[in-house]
Order: sequence, then C-alpha cells, then structure tokens
Amino acid sequence: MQIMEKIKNLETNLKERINSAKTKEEIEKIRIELLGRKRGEITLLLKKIPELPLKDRPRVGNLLNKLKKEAEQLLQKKEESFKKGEKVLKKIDITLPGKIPLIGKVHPINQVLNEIKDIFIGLGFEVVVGPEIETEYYNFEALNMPKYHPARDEQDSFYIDSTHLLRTQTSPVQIRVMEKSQPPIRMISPGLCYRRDAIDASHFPVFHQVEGLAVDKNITFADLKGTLTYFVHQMFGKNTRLRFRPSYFPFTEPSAEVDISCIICGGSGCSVCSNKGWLEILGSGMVDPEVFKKVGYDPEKYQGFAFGMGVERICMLKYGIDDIRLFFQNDLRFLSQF
Ligand code: 2NM
Repeated sequence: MQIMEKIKNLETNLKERINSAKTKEEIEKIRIELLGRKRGEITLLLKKIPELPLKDRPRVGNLLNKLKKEAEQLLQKKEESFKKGEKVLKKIDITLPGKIPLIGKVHPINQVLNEIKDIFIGLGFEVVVGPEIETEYYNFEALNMPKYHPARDEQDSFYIDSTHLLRTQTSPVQIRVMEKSQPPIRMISPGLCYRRDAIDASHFPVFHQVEGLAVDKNITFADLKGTLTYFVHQMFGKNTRLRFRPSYFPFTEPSAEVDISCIICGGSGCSVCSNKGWLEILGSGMVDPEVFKKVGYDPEKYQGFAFGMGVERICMLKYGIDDIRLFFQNDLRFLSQF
C-alpha cells in the first residue's frame, strides 16, 4: 500500500524537518508544505482516504490525523521558541557601555607585609607562622619574662583562661622553631598580635608584626646592623640613614632600637618626625643567653640576633598615614588608594 509508505516517511522525518527551520519564514514554508489547504502533503493524503478500501479507511484516517496534530504542535513550539529569542534580543542593547566590575585589591598592610617578606626571603630567611593563642610559657617565660615581670601585667594582654592568652608578639613562633631544630637558623615570623591597648591614632588592640631571628656560630652585632641596614635601604630607599639607639628588651642583650632619617623631611625636622629628624621603626638585639638556655642551645657555642617590627607602623611611615584606625575601618575611599 503506497499510502502507508508515505505516512511512515512523514512520521520519521517530521521532527527533523520542522526543527531545521532557522527563521519564521522557513517555519511558514514548512507549514504550507505539510498542511497547506490545496497541496499540503498531509492534506493530500487525507483527501485520498475516500479512494481506499472501506476496511482500511478508519486505520489510515487515524494515523493521518495523529500526524497532522503532531505537525501542528511541533510547528507551534518552534514558532514560540523564535518569539522568545526575539524578546531576548530586543532587551539587550549592545550599544550601551559595559559595566565595570568591582575588583578587590590587596590590603595596604598585606602589600607592605609581602614586601618585608620578599626582602628577607632574598637574604635566605625562611617564613614561619605559628598559633595566635599561646601559653604563658611560650609568650613570656621562654622569652626571659618570668612571673611578676612588668611586661606580663594581665591588664596588658588578652587572657583566654588562666594559662592561655592571645600572643602579644610573634617571638613564641621562634622559640618553637629553636626547640625542635638546631642552628643555623634564619627565619622571620609574620602575623597578628594582640595587646590590650586603648585605641588612639597610633594604637590598636590587634596589629601585625614581623620578627626575625638568625642563630649560628660567630653571629655578631655587625650581622644585625648589616641585615637591618639592607632591609631599610630596600624598604625606604638607599639614601635613608639608620641610627642604632641603645635600649632594653628582656630577650636581647645588648638591645637597640633602630631609627631611620625622616622619610618626609630627610632629617631637617617636620611634623611627621616631631622636628626630631628621626623615626623609630623597630627593636632589635643579640639574643639573650637566658633565651638560648630555655631552648637547650649552648650560649657559649651559638650567638644570634633578633628584631621585631610593627607592620602598621612601617606602612604608616611609608605612605604618610597618620591614623592606624584607617587600616581597620575598611573604608574603600581609603583602601582604593593603594
Ligand atoms: C623585638 C625586639 C628584639 C625577638 C627576640 C626573639 C627571640 F625569640 F629570639 F628571643 N624573637 N624576637 C625580638 C628582639 C623582638 O621586637 C621588638
């Protein structure tokens, strides 16, 4: 039966044929080819039914009506998908200027922290981090600050319980390294520290520190001076002068505070250096023999130098920032300048 073959062909190709349409006009063309009143393929087949033997007419009629319905539905669906596409196209105005996405930046403190790390990494120092919650032993005792030492005043640090506190400096990290390894050691320990200070333009209860430590045979104060001079010249420029001023820390002997010639006025005196011509930037010294004894090093065999600096202070001096609180307020008008 020739008509059955034609129906089968239509059935198998219907979907593909309709979906091949790429424009509204093509859909209309296919609609006429299939369902056109006079010459539509399905229409013509329907018109042939009365010529078939009586017993075949219901079955063929049924098949053709199903085919017709399917074709109508597929055509309608295809048409709707075009309409949706048109709407989307109408909504997008490709002539509008693009939106500039908000891109984050590295916080100025971390920018300076990265610079400090890079300088010391270049000198062969290893970067080591450690816990922010410390025991009294690592934070004080091992650093030659026995009980009732004035620097241990409970009023000055944040205690978690009777024996644990938020570290007030990062030197406990260095004690931990010395405990479990032997010289030579060249390390820096960057990180957050906590002190119960009243907040003002130069104090904040949480701040970043970088402490450095070098231990070996025959380390001298000249090594300390050379290392810190190189650091200052890298950080603030080769014309910056340094001044090592005698000082006191429980964990170093002798100790020295390091001043640099004012980076604003060059030393002649201005408001940034309070007319002194010098700015204090860090503390340092030769590791006290008592600290070496605590970690099991023989102070007759090994010497070392150590130093500590506040990253906020370095950043404030480098960029002429006069209030430490700006670093913690997350005001984009401030942060986006770096
Ligand atoms: C400073 C000043 C001077 C220091 C000492 C040590 C250690 F662990 F070796 F004893 N680490 N850091 C030190 C020395 C820190 O900060 C102002």
